[in-house]
Amino acid sequence: MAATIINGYEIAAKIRSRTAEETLKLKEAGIEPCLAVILVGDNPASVSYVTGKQKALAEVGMKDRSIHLKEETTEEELLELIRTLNEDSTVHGILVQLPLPRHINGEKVIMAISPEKDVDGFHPVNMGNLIIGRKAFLPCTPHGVLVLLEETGVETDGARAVIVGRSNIVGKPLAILLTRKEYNATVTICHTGTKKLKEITRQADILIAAAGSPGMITGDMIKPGAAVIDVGVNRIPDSTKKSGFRLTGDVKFEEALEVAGCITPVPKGVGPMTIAMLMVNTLESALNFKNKANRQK
Ligand code: NAP
Ligand code: L37
Repeated sequence: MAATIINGYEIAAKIRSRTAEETLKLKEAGIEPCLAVILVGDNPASVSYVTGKQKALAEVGMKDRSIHLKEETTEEELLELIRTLNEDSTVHGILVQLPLPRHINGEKVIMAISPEKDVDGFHPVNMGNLIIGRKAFLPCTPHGVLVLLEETGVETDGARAVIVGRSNIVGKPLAILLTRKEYNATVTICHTGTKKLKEITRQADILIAAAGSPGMITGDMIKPGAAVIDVGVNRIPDSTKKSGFRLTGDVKFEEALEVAGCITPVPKGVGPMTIAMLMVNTLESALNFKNKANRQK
């Protein structure tokens, strides 16, 4: 039997709609949730993702303070902008879209964002809190994956999860979150140094592909009935498309469909969830600021 296709697009729309209701309440209480998305340069994929984030902000009724800087922007100019936004009490979230141009040190930039406004959850303070199980902004993509699993009714307790990819923005935080008691999965992280990858992925009840390597997960690497989450978003040149490319995941979708129990497609899988969770984090940040202001009264 073919796998169930997990509709990330629909689940993300539901989350945005709930966030819109909460945003309205907050606005009635006098606080307008506001996010500043900073994009440096014109990387086509980044432009597309940032546009998606801005569309979502408009849809949920939040204020959009996004800033598009030119490729030649210096590191100091970017740091100065972040300092200004840190000080601006009407801004609740700051997100710098990665990757940054080569002449800018991404780590330095992330460190400059106030942890209270770091809705991406990339600042070491948020990462550290995440690891020790304290309250923190959860990175949007891992958070989105967890919500997809929950919404699909995939049991994580006692499950064997295998994650292919160990990046700071996806694989690593997702592995930590899935090992939390509330999810209780047993997690294996794979990377380019992993030997006999297929033997490991075949043991996964939950297989998460976050490698950025188109179609690297083939049908024979999947345990029958497994939940397969494809985080990869890869642009493949395609002259039959108006855009000149098509999007594909890290999983050979047609092959996987025959083996998996459920699977996310690309597009309309994890991607829209990443953006929806960004709206959730921005709302949470605005609520935190409101609560803090009330305590100071
Ligand atoms: P990244 O920083 O490039 O990291 C990729 C990871 O995968 C690395 O740990 C790498 O191993 C590992 N890897 C690559 N090829 C492999 C292979 N053949 N076998 C085993 N491991 C392999 O990537 P990222 O930022 O996490 O992104 C991963 C993918 O997710 C990309 O396609 C990206 O576009 C996509 N993404 C999607 C969303 C979304 O919202 N859907 C969000 C973020 C990223 P090493 O560490 O050994 O190099
Ligand atoms: N939070 N996310 C955050 N910060 C960053 O610095 N790079 C980065 C990041 N990654 C990111 O934004 N990824 C991402 C990937 C895919 C989508 C959105 C965000 C997405 O919407 N994908 C759509 C297709 C979009 C398209 O047509 O290009 C999808 O359906 O998968």
